[in-house]
Amino acid sequence: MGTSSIESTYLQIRSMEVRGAGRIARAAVSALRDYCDKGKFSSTRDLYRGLSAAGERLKSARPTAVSLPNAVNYVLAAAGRSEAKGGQVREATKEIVAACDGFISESLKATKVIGEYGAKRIADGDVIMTHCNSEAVTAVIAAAHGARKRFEVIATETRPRFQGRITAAALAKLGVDVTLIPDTAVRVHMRRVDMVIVGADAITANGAVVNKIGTSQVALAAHERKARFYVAAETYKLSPATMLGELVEIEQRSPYEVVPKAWAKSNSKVKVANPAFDVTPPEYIDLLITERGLYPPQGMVFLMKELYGEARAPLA
Ligand code: RUB
Repeated sequence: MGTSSIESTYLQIRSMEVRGAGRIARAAVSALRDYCDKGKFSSTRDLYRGLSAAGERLKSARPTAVSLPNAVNYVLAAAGRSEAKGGQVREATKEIVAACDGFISESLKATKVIGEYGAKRIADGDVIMTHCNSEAVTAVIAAAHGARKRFEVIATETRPRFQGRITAAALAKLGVDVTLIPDTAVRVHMRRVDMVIVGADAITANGAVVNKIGTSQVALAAHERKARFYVAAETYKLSPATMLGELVEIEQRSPYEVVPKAWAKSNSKVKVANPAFDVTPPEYIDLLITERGLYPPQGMVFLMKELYGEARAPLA
């Protein structure tokens, strides 16, 4: 039972049935919780080893969202502490399950707090542009709407997977005035935009943000028009490994998300590239809205050191 939940979660993340950095992190933790709760382990060492292998499998589902390894490492750190105590498996299981529940509830709380902080930055009459679909961004817009602010949202459709439709549909359902545009129309619409707000899959030590492909083009257009550019992200999207020189891997997805198979077959000399994420440099970012407060990109390295230490396991 436990292993099957790891495998099905792996497949859900890989196929993007579960997507978005926050959801991916919670799904992984929830699968590890089940694995731990329902598995049979002979010792705390055996439990740790099992969780570690399950964690590696989950981490390999998608490479870019750092929330995934951070979430897995959080659970492993809890398992490591239980193992070090040398107690019974039953006791260790209880502790690890509690840590998993804690991660999931803190994650949901963090998104809500980001919504409240970010909403303060939205004023009546603002035109806001967003790209892709981010729970953290939706939380900001929903909180501003809940505070009865009157503003307009422009959502890019976000090719090739059209996550912008999810954003537009969700905002319209809340009663927000939202317009869906093709990605190619970003610069045309930027004329009217006061602020852009996007989510993040990873934030690096120099304050750069890795997010859905096209984000950096939106940032460039915002920079040209002097529209504010905000990133809403929970701190488990910080990548402490980037303090040690590590690069964030950009996921390359199937060409058939870009063109139909039949077209690819009849145009076999055409190469199709489908990178899923890009990097927005810190100079295009005004502020990052986290559950710990609002920071300029230059503050990210200090926040990373405060939360993760120099070389500690993330969130441990
Ligand atoms: C989703 C995406 C989102 C971030 C943040 O990409 O780029 O902006 O993951 O989302 P994909 P959230 O659809 O490829 O997973 O704020 O929900 O964590």
